[in-house]
Amino acid sequence: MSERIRNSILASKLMSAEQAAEIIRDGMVVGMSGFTGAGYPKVVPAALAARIGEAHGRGDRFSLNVLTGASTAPELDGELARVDGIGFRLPFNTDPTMRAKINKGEAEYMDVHLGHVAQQAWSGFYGKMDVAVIEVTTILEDGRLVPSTSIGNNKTWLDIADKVIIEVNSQQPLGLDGMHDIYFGTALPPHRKPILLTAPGDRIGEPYLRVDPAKVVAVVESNAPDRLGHFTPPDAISKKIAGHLVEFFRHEIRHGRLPPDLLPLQSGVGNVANAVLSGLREGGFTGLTSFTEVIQDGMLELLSDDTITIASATALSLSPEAVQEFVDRIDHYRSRVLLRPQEISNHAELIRRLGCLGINGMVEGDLYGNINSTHVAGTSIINGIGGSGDFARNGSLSCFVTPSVAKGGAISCIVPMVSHVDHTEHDVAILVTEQGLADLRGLSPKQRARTIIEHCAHPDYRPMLQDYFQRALQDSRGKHTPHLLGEALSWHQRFLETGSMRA
Ligand code: 0RQ
Repeated sequence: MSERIRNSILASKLMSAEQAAEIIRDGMVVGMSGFTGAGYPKVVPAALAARIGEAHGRGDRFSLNVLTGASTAPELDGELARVDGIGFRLPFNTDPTMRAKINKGEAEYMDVHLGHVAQQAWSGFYGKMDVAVIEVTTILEDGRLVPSTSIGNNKTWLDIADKVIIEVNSQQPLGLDGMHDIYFGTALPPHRKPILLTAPGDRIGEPYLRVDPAKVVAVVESNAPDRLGHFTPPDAISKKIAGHLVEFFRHEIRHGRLPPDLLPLQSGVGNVANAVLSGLREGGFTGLTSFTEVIQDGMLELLSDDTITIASATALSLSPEAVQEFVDRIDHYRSRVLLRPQEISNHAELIRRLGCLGINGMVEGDLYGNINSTHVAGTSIINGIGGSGDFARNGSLSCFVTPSVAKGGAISCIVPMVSHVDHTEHDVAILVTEQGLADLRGLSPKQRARTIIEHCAHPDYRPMLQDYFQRALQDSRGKHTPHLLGEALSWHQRFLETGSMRA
């Protein structure tokens, strides 16, 4: 293991996870590594959870503000949430235990555009960061750190935290060395300079994270893999959605609005977005590029045979089988994968310059193209907006994908009015369900409504949507975005009362 801790000053700070966890006290703001289940600390959070559990057993208060890059895993969010150790969580969560605490009102959650987190942290919006707990692959002789499978906000946490705990994980492949590009040039206004990245594969920084050794209070060894789930193999519905998008991209190429190798792809989390990527490969595209946040299995498949030639992201979020493929051919992937801080992977300036094609999953969309990516029936959060807003607002084409119905048909994913808005109609160009694709570019609200009902709604709900829209056209006071305000959310209310949106 010592071959992974090569700096003598930092090696002298080696201790157990339990000793390191003693450094963290009630009320602290703690920044942890981790992005979509990759590169999170594996042993300090569990030791911390044990401490918190004991403190609560004694009747003592012990609650933390936990900030990460994005979602983590049961060992972090799950363990800490189970003992009520997280009072405030930011910026993205997919853990079921944590989600339950949030939705019961037992923990506060701030769901933020992932590209905004670093600047908001620097600006002090989240309070002073007391401790950072960061997983790395190796500590180099000169004290710089080889990051692990995600970078997320690690650079920012290492900069702003008073104290740093480093977890060196011997399960993370040494071959990750050289796959990262850490940019150190960001600043707050009015001192910002252009970021000189003009292609997804450009290197603009250094492969290693820097840390002030004086701030490092503990180095802890771990030896555990990222705990990532399996993706559902693309089903008939996802394949249809992918087929509609592929056909649309071909149409855009024919009309000269997209080049044959498309524009850099961004693909969101979730099974549908993952399936769309597989669809692109079957669609015969080659020489594609990606400027995204997360490399999931679908993207790795495309990188394996050079359907995608370069992918820039902030995390590798792979199933166990895909991890094996990645490790077996790490030299192949090292020249095709670049991991960056999330303030760069999700940077508005870069996404706009590159003209990314954003493809994100959604919970529901409404007649006018407003999108809810996060909430069930307006009040319970599923995951969070993540980076979808960074790409939807700033990319050149923002596509949202979903099956037309959820919960066996009890829910229509096209509704009169969304119960929560994450992406406004102004940020949504293309809406796709297995029923078809609505191209909303250049359309007024009423034109958008007709297109969405015709192309995206499920046949079971299409007549209900047509009926609502016709009556809204007639009775709405304003005729620009017609609505029946007393009825607009009645579908959700009916679902809550009867278990189905069907009339
Ligand atoms: O729940 O598993 O309990 O049945 O939502 O739905 O259809 O499996 O879709 O896995 O693609 O996830 C929006 C959640 C879609 C995801 C969302 C229920 C459905 C199921 C999942 P069950 P599917 P996906 C970059 C981008 C926001 C973050 C983002 C997401 C579950 O894409 O979190 O885009 N996006 N980040 O049954 C009630 C509806 C529903 C519904 C689906 N209308 N009402 N429940 N479901 N539609 C990455 C990062 O930012 C890190």
